[in-house]
Amino acid sequence: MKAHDAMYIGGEWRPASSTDTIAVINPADEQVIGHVPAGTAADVDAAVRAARAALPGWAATPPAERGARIAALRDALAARAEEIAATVTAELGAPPQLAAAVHAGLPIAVAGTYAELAATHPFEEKVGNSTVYSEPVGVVAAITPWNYPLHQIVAKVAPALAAGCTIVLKPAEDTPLVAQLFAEAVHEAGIPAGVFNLVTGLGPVAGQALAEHPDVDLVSFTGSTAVGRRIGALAGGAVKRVALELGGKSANVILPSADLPKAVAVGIANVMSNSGQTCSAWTRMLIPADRYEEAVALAAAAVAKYVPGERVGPLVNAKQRERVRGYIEKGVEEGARLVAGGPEAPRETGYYVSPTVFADVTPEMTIAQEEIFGPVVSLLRYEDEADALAIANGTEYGLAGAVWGEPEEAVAFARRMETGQVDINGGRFNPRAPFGGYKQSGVGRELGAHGLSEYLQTKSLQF
Ligand code: TXE
Repeated sequence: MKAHDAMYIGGEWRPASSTDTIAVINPADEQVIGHVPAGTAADVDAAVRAARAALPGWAATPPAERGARIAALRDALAARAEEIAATVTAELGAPPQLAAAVHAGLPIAVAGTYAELAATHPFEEKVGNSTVYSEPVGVVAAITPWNYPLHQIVAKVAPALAAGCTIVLKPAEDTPLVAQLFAEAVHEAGIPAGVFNLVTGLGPVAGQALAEHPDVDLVSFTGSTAVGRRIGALAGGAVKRVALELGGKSANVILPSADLPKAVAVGIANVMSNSGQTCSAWTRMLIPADRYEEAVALAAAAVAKYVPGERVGPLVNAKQRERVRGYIEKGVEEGARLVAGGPEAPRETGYYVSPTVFADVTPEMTIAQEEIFGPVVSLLRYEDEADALAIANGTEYGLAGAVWGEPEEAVAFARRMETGQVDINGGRFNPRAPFGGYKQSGVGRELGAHGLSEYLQTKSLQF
């Protein structure tokens, strides 16, 4: 794998301030595949200064021209699609098909939506005797996780560019290589020097320095709730804007009128995808009590198709594997019934976890409350709709979910769920639909016009 031993700052690859590096490891075979510089507060400061210097020029660039640059970025990413997929397979362990379709395909699609939105968004509107201008918030700090490494970057950088903001990105330390590829694409797209800057480094060092930097106007963070709370507190204290996309514990609600075999099969596939490392994963399946054992049998049969090393990749690192195994042990200890998988490693090498299904899970169990972030599904039974709603809404999270059943009933149920996005009878991913959380799942929305508005502030002139 190609790795730059430099930071992309001010439109060029600059040597880092320190010689410390971070090893990038392939989680499928535990081999080191490259090294990237471990950025320091000095690198962060240089990047923020470059972004600040580029801000007036980029903010004054006509939105249609910004859109044209984003379209060029989308094309530069599309030209690298195979390299992107191979890089995500190497540093995250994603199976090749998933890497091509989702890890490369999705961010290219999202970049395309912002090329369009930049050109069509009403940045200037008449409201009675006023003209309301949407102006860029300013310098954006983007701190991203490793689970969908390029998508998480594009979901922040593309709307920020469309809005006229300039950016400093600190990607996750586990997956920095695809971030470097992204910087190459930005350069090739002719986005002016300093508009986008990349600092690789550790969260508590480079990430913290960026979140605390006084000359950053907005911090957009996706990651753990624990770090998100800290970043939110810092931003609040400094009176700066913040967007937080945090954990989830989404419910997959199967109503009595649902097609049960389909709902169970798609529900299992949803959690197994990306080895369960998806914040919106439907990790709690809610099943009517009188069809419970039927659903358990269907789930056990469905999960058998997900073979580690084939359709299911490893987890990103040893720490995540141990965390997920710990949750599986906790599920057993608290009395849930294992119907598939368990804490034993399915392969000798690589950070694999067995696809796991638990039955007899009750709503207060740890595995039904906390985000596991692995291929683990909990099957819960409910008595009636009120019970299902109480269970669905009974966690601190509210990021996503699913409802299966007669369409009108399903929509009525979804409207009462405390969550930001619900798929009805399987749904279909829409890169323009807002994505983000209720409750402890976060603040703000990503994607589409809602995602763009996070990076804008308004000014009104009265006449
Ligand atoms: O997250 P971290 P981790 C959840 C998921 C997972 C858990 C832990 O439950 O099991 O979080 O994952 C940067 N100041 N999600 O430990 O540490 C870090 O470098 C500033 C949900 O990997 O939050 C990385 O770039 N930045 C999730 C980013 O934060 C800091 C995706 C995320 O890492 C920092 C990932 C600090 N003090 C994990 N400390 C989702 N919502 O999709 C770390 N970082």
